[in-house]
Amino acid sequence: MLISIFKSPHSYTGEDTIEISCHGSPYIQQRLLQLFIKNGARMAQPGEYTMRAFLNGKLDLTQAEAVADLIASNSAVSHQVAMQQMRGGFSTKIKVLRDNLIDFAALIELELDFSEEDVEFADRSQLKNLVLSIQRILERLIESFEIGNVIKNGIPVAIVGKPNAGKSTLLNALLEEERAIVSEIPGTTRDTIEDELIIDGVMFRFIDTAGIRETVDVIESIGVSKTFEAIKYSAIIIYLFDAHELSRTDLQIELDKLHEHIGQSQLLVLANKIDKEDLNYLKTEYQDISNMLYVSAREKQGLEALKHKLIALFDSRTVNITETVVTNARHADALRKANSALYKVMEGLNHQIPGDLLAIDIREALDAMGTITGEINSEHLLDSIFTRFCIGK
Ligand SMILES: Nc1nc2c(ncn2[C@@H]2O[C@H](COP(=O)(O)OP(=O)(O)OP(=O)(O)O)[C@@H](O)[C@H]2O)c(=O)[nH]1
Ligand SMILES: [Mg+2]
Repeated sequence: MLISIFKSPHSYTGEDTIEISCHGSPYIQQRLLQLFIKNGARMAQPGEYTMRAFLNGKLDLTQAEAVADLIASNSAVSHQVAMQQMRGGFSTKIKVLRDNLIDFAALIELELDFSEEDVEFADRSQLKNLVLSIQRILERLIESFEIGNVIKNGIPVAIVGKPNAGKSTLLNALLEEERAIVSEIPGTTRDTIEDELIIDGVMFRFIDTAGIRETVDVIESIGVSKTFEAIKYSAIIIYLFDAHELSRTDLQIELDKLHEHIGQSQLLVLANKIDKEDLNYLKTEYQDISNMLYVSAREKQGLEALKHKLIALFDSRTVNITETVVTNARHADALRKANSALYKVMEGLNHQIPGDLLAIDIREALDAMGTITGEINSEHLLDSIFTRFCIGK
């Protein structure tokens, strides 16, 4: 047994700490734990170490949250984003903006003390400029959450098409497991089936869907409406069709119908079952369709090209990961609140409202920004953050 001693403040929590390294046997570990508990020690709460580190000023709140993200990260990119947050870039940015705003808030509050004399310490046009530049940065951060969220939870990719096109076969081929039922009966898949796959360090979440067709079957039609929902929330849509069955004209009709639903998402068109067709013939037939790929889901042909294409689409959509990316829903929420408070400040400035009213809106923005780094915290907030940790962290 080896005992390492960390003297305050040079430990993870900032307190005096000892760490015991012992034999890996669970039995010995249990005996040691029991011995300590009998002598007055207690088990740590989930996240207690990191919470103490935060309370002792070793980490700010975003850094502490990044610890949880780091433990949970399952792809190279989400690891990279969590590491970056832990280094504190994001919170430094927010702190600087907030400090600038605090200076103005102080000046405006000072005016209130001299309200009889009608003086203006805080230069309104300077304040306007500051609010505008803070808003620009906040908006960029809020936008980054869209991609941040996707990095954390996987980029949603819906596989859609007519019944029997081979969507479930494609899902299985990509995952390399028999995840979804495949059969020659049209209408086999009736519910959406999701699974994750990491390609080149990026996590994708593939969603196999019920084949799109008019149907009187109640359950199948619920499945089809779920398909349209999946189309709505996916960043990438794979339209898969049976190259042996669907004519060029019918494909165009299907694609035109689909375009009404896909909005901002990227569309990839996949000709499937190329094992039954002449590839050169297909390539001339479909040469004018953009983002077109040729695969055989069953024979596992063309899957590497598909993976490359997915990574390429991800790269073109995303920012450089070295930029700050917000991945945490709580932060995104606080940023939105701060931003809308700043809109009110801006409106107030445009209508030349009195300083005391302006001060209220500025305070609201400051509070929202403060909750991100933990300068403003409530017990409730801390509890909800740290209980999501695992014990011992
Ligand atoms: N020859 C050939 N057959 C394929 C290929 N991919 C799928 N199939 C066959 O096509 C049939 C339908 O496949 P599924 O994967 O169930 O099709 P689906 O699009 O999920 O169909 P629904 O769930 O009914 O909407 C099965 O018999 C598959 O074996 C392929 O690349 N080549
Ligand atoms: Mg299916």
